[in-house]
Amino acid sequence: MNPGGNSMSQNPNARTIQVLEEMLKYYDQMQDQWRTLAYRKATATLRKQTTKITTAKEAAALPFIGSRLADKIEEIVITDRLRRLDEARDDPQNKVLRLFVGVYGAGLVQANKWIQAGYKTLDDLVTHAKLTESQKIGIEHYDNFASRIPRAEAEAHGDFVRNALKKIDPVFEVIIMGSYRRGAKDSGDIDLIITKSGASISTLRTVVFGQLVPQLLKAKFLKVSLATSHRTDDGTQWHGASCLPSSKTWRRLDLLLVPEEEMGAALLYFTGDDIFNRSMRLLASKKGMRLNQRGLYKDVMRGKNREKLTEGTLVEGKSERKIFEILEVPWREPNERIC
Ligand code: DCP
Ligand code: MG
Ligand code: MN
Repeated sequence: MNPGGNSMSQNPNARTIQVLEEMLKYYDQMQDQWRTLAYRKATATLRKQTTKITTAKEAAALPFIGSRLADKIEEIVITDRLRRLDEARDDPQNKVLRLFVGVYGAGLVQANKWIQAGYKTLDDLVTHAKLTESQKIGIEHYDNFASRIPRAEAEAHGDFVRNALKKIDPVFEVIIMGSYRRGAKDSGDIDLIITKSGASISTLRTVVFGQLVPQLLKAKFLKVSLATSHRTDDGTQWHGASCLPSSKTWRRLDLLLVPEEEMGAALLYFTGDDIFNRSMRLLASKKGMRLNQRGLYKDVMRGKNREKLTEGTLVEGKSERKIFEILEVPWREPNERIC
């Protein structure tokens, strides 16, 4: 979640934003999506201010800043710190929870179960807990997966996949997505779209799962395939780990297989960030449409609680720009898609 080239030092609220962002990072690590969203919106608001916000009253008058966040802003201005952040950092129970939540393949629910079982270290988990294959890999490569991936290294992983794919079929394309496409200086994982002009999803599947992945596993570039617990796997994604020949550091790698007619929607989805996606989907649903990684659909019948009753008809899938236009959202470059 790096906002990129913002010249923060010139912002009169730079210090407040800095402390709030640490709190945001903490909530993000704890997978507290609700508070993460609230803090993201609040820091975005503060970033837009041209004067220094010093009191809770001033802060509460701004959009997306409720009374409790406003109090915290005043506390930071007065004391140059935030008690809640210090507490969170020092609490040993929280430290264990953060450690466990960081295991690939383990969510907050699993992490809490491990804590309730009395486990305190990764060693405890290895020795005593019943782990899935993905969790075992997640623990073995805990430090690897927790470390940030510089842009140049993400490019090298992309090149490796692209070169292998070009040998199978030169028409294939590989695009680096996610935080990389948003211009972040480093990323948590490497997200790649694989596409080929004119190819159906079943052709893409055959080549990627039948040839590319087995070849790259054999070449020891891909290290392991990993199952995800929370994401729906419809056979268009691959999750795993990769490692450059010149390195020992395993990286998380995600592949998304995209037919040409879905490229626009896939580019939009896989660029994110996730909060931006959520707001675009919500906007679509308010306009009676539906947006997902395949396309934008209209004439979706919804029930009382906005649950969809029919799938609707495809309006646009191929062009990212057209999806913005139809939703009447001014175009935003990938590096501007941070809420
Ligand atoms: N995505 C989403 N909702 C999710 C997960 C992902 O909309 N629950 C979309 C938006 C993300 C993109 O997929 O930007 C890639 O997902 P990542 O989890 O890899 O996130 P990023 O690449 O944005 O960040 P990071 O650097 O942490 O990988
Ligand atoms: Mg990513
Ligand atoms: Mn990813």
